[in-house]
Formats: sequence, structure tokens, C-alpha cells
Amino acid sequence: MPANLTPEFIAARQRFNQAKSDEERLDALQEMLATIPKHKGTEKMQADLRRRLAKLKERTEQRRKSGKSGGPSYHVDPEGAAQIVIVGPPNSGKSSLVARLTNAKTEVAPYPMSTFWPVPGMMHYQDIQIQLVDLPPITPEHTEGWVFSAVRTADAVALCWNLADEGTPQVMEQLLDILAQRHIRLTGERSKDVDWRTVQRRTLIVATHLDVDEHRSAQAEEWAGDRFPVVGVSTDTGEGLDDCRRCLFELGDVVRVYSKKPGEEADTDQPYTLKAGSTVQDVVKHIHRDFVDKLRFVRLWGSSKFDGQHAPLDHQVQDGDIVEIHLS
Ligand SMILES: Nc1nc2c(ncn2[C@@H]2O[C@H](COP(=O)(O)OP(=O)(O)OP(=O)(O)O)[C@@H](O)[C@H]2O)c(=O)[nH]1
Ligand SMILES: [Mg+2]
Repeated sequence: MPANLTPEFIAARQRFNQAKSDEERLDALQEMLATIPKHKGTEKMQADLRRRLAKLKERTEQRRKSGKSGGPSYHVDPEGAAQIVIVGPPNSGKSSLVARLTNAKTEVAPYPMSTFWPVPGMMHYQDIQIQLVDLPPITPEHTEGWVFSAVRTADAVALCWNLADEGTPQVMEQLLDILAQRHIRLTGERSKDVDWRTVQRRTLIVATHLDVDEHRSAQAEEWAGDRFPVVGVSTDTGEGLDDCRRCLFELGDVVRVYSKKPGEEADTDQPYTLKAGSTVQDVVKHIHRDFVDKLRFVRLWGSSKFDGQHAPLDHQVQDGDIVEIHLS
């Protein structure tokens, strides 16, 4: 069967061949894997790409661990309930946001292009933590390949909109185009109407500089329409930051489930966090792989008026549910 390689795949392969660093190679390989037509005729090529990708990842990881990279690592190991990358044009307040919401020491500066590598920090939200990753800006002039890899591998995106700059709507259109060229689509809600090469990332617009130009929030809201949710913040006065934390938690698309032993109170110290849409069976598996085989039934408190009744294994759990697992 002919492979029928697409122009996008061929362009990515060319980028791979011309890449000067492992980070660029990694990004090009990921793009090749995303754009290779998925059919029997390309199965061997797909397997080969996966093998190369795994090797390259291992090599960069080893280099990072041994500290021989000669520079910072561009890969951020995911931690916490979800990983959200902070994306935006230069000087839009990305680093300020991460600095205000987490413990990270990231460079904030009154001039553009001040962030060069990813800086992760953990944001507390009630009883869980969400990882925020500060990134360099995305511009038409120059954005390194690894930045796109970071967006692809994250769970979701916070897109910084600078309310103090009236040119932001045009800059944002440009930014969405740059990402689309790399087959990344930012979206409020995941859509089925997207071609198989494209990766979708749920996105929240964080409108910064609320203290400088509050009335321009309307411009951001109008631009976003029903495409994206918007939250306004000032990293200077702190206005809107609590709302922003809640919106970022919702963006992370996780549910917290608590467990309890029969006859005891629920353990509310340490929730299990799972992807939204997970079922009772997923929870059981998550708590312990072996539990599924030994499972007799699960009692559930919380969602859909469950109040200790037996829950069907395919029932979708909600944030805050409590499970009591009975094994044979
Ligand atoms: N008044 C006010 N200033 C802000 C706000 N957010 C960011 N700034 C200022 O805007 C400038 C740029 O902020 P950064 O956080 O460095 O922006 P950035 O998007 O990380 O910039 P690059 O990494 O260069 O792309 C700094 O002088 C910040 O103090 C805000 O909400 N209100
Ligand atoms: Mg920055």
C-alpha cells in the first residue's frame, strides 16, 4: 500500500533533518508522528518513529539528569493533578501570573522576551496542587520548537491577554495561526470536528493588567465570544486571582474522589485526582490495580443523589464524591 505522505509530514521530516538540537529533533519527530497517515501501509514507519522518539526522549532525559546538557532542560516532568502551560505574546504578563499563583521564581521584566526556558511552579487549589509552566512568548519572528512540544504535552493552556495593549486582538489571531501551523488548536471545549493531525488543548484566556485598563475586558470577552472562557486579573493588585485559581482548576478537567473505610469517616486529607469523565471502575483501578479483580461492590456518596447506595461500575464520578470499596 502506498504511504501517501502528506506535505505536512514531509515538511516535518525536513525540519527533523535540519534540526541542530535534540529539542528541535524531538518537536519535529512529534510532528511527524502526528501527521503521518494512519493506515496499514505506514505501520512500520509509525513504529520506527515511535522507537526514535522514545530513544531521543531517553537521551535528553539522561543528559538532563547527569547535568551535562550545558544549559537548562526544556522538558518539565508533570506533577500534581494537571499541567497547565502559560502561553501568550511577549510582555503579556505570563511570568507575573506564575509568580503570583505559585512558589516559582520566574523572571518578570518590563521589557519583552524576558523568559527563555520553561519555569514550573505548583499552584495550591483547596486540597490539591496544579502545575503551571511559564513559557517564553510565541511570536511570528521566532519561537523555538520545544515551546510547541510543551503545549502539545500539557493538559491545558492559559492564554495571557494584555488588556493594556489595544493591539491584542490582532496579536492573538496571529498566535492562534502560528499554533495552527503546528497542528495545535486552542479551544474552549473539545470539538469532534477537527482533523486527525491536530492536537486540541482546552484553553482559558487570562486577561492581565485589569488595574490598567479594566474597560478593555469587554474587548477580550467579545473576541473570545463562545470560543473561550475569560477571567480578568491584575497581578499588580491581586484582583481576580482567586477567580483565576478556580478557573484554572476547572480548566484542568479533573475530579477529586475521597475514599472511606466501612464504618469510618472519609479520608478528606488526600483526594485521588482523576480525569473528568472517569467512572467508578476507573477509581477502583486508580486506587489499586488488583482491586478490580477482587471487587464485590462500591458504595458511593455525593453525585447524582447517591447516598451510600451501590454504584454501577460505569457511573461517572463527580468532583467531591466519596467511595467505599468492598473486596472479596
Ligand atoms: N500593572 C500591571 N502590570 C503587570 C501586570 N501583569 C504584568 N505586568 C507587568 O508587565 C511587564 C511584563 O510582565 P511579565 O510577566 O514579565 O510578562 P511576560 O509575558 O512573562 O513577558 P515575556 O516573558 O518577555 O514574554 C512587567 O513589568 C510586569 O510587572 C498586571 O496585571 N498589572
Ligand atoms: Mg516571561
